Amino acid sequence: MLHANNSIDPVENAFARDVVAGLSADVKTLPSRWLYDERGSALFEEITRQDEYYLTRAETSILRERQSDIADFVESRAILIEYGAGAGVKTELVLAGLRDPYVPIDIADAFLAETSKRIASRFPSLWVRPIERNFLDVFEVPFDGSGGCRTGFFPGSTMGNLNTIEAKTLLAQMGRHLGDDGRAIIGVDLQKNVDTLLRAYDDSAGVTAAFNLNLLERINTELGGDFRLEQFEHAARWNEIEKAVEMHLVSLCDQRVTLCGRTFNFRTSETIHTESSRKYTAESFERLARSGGWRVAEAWQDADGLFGLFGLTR
Ligand code: AVJ
Repeated sequence: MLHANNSIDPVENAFARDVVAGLSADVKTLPSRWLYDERGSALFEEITRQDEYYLTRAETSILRERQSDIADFVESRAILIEYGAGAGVKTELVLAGLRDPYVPIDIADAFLAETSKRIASRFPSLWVRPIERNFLDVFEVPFDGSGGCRTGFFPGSTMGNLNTIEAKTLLAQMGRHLGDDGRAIIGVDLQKNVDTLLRAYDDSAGVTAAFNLNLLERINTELGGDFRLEQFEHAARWNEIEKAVEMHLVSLCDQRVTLCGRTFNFRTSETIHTESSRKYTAESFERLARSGGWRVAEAWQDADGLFGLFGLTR
């Protein structure tokens, strides 16, 4: 809704609300989910093709090389519930071992429609039942009468973007959705030398930098902001306590920015923290899974031990 001063109302608009709150805090931060507008999603796709960003290739290679083990683990169950749709070929590799229906859950309806269409055309007899929700909200997955066991699929290291409380809450919700005999397959990035990790989030072609800076562009376009993009710089930093790679936007000078009728001051070197990507070990992931009511039954890795895919039971 537009105010008299032509700014977006932070009470009505969730993006405006998050931006105003995040930039008003002592330590400035913005939720990473706002990185994925149309341009952001396209830039992320491009990131997955950079040499330095090994995650997608490593996870896909596990799904290919261990396809029959994974099919054994899901035991031709019915109902694949995918948290955060849009995993593309990864989903197709798991779906090969499953029966109806496929239930992708995603907040972005465009993504969801595209995924549903693609899967439906690859698997013509598969029943696709998309749910347009933020998977962190509390909601039910309607029972559809097929009576089969359920499998959850949460690939892509998206789990890594959640803090401990969010991750536990989602695991507990997955437990409710999937039931006592449910199973889940979750992909997370593994801890490794910090140089490799940081390079993955600061590729030499500058695609990750463009992805991060696009958030400021988005604020300018959608919230009438006046960020000067050339006065901010992308940085990837390792947080040893959180075991996470963080993306930041670093202010290159003392400056002020106006949006939604408010002014925000930035000191030289002050940053906006835009994303954390947590990295796990087999042990730390196992602890997390337990805290959310799950047991690790299977652990698969790629040949280089970069990425982990975990098969969970209750
Ligand atoms: C899609 C959220 C898993 O954290 O590695 C890629 C997003 N951010 N480069 C990740 C991302 C910077 C990615 N996830």
